[in-house]
Amino acid sequence: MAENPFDGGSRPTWCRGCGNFGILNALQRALNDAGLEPHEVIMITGIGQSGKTNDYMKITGLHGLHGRPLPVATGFKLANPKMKVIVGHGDGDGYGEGGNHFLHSVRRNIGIIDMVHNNQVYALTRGQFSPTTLEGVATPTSPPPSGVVERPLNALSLALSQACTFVARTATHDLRHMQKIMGEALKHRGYALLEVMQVCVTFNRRMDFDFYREHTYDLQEEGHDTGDHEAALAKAFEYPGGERIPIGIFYQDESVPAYEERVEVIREQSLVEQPIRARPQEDYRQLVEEFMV
Ligand SMILES: Cc1ncc(C[n+]2csc(CCOP(=O)(O)OP(=O)(O)O)c2C)c(N)n1
Ligand code: SF4
Repeated sequence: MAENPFDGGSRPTWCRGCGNFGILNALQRALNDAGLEPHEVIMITGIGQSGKTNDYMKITGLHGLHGRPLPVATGFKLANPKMKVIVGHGDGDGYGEGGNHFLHSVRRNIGIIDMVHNNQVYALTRGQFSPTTLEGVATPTSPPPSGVVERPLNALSLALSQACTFVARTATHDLRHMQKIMGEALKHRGYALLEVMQVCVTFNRRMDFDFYREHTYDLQEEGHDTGDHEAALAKAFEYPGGERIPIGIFYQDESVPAYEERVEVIREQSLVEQPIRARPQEDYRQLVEEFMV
């Protein structure tokens, strides 16, 4: 098989059996399928096990601070809308620390693919409970007998309630499904929320590959209408809460322009294409005098 142009060639340091291997593989395949070249893609990651993904790829990559890859990615997209901008981060980074940025990215419909590796724990820092850990689960920060006493966040329904234009979920037990859904997200016009249910063999052993094989079902195989917002919300409310986990595209609307399409100065000429206009030295002198004296 021909080498994938997005393969960075280095060996990941994840635990053997970690779901992140599949995510990395599927993403490289989806980017290649989309006909993209490495110089056209930038991946901004958060801090965490998931945040290492761009280190293993041949693309432009950058780590934001924990919880902050979305604002960094927003800046990149506005500077150069021609780039394919992907965010990769964990559920802790994306829904916890960066929850505020998540809401505003949805609202803006900025053209970013937001991939949340949802392993339901803060893995890099050794398994503390995160906003998606289920009630009752014991972790180092939610000891038995009560375990987690908070309700888990339903990020997909939250995004849908704010008119998110692309909401999807996939899972690491199914490489082909991940590749397919990532490919659809890459084609989306605005902000795409792609939640990936990710196996963590070290800190969330109960939810292993067999668990996902048994509990997931494919929305597209069941004939779900991706243009039906109410049906999408009903599907999103099935998990967390129920025993069955829907995967696939919940909702998609390509009629809404992305944020960067609506800002006139960028639409006409992106910031990286605009000439750098140096101001005369005198302007700076006046500013210094005004503010510093
Ligand atoms: C501001 C800040 N708070 C906390 C940390 C410590 N920290 C680094 S990674 C991490 C957990 C990451 O968990 P998650 O985002 O779910 O990603 P995962 O490791 O599970 O992929 C934490 C709490 C940090 N680096 N910066
Ligand atoms: S701790 Fe979990 S998320 Fe981190 S590398 Fe190991 S299996 Fe993967």
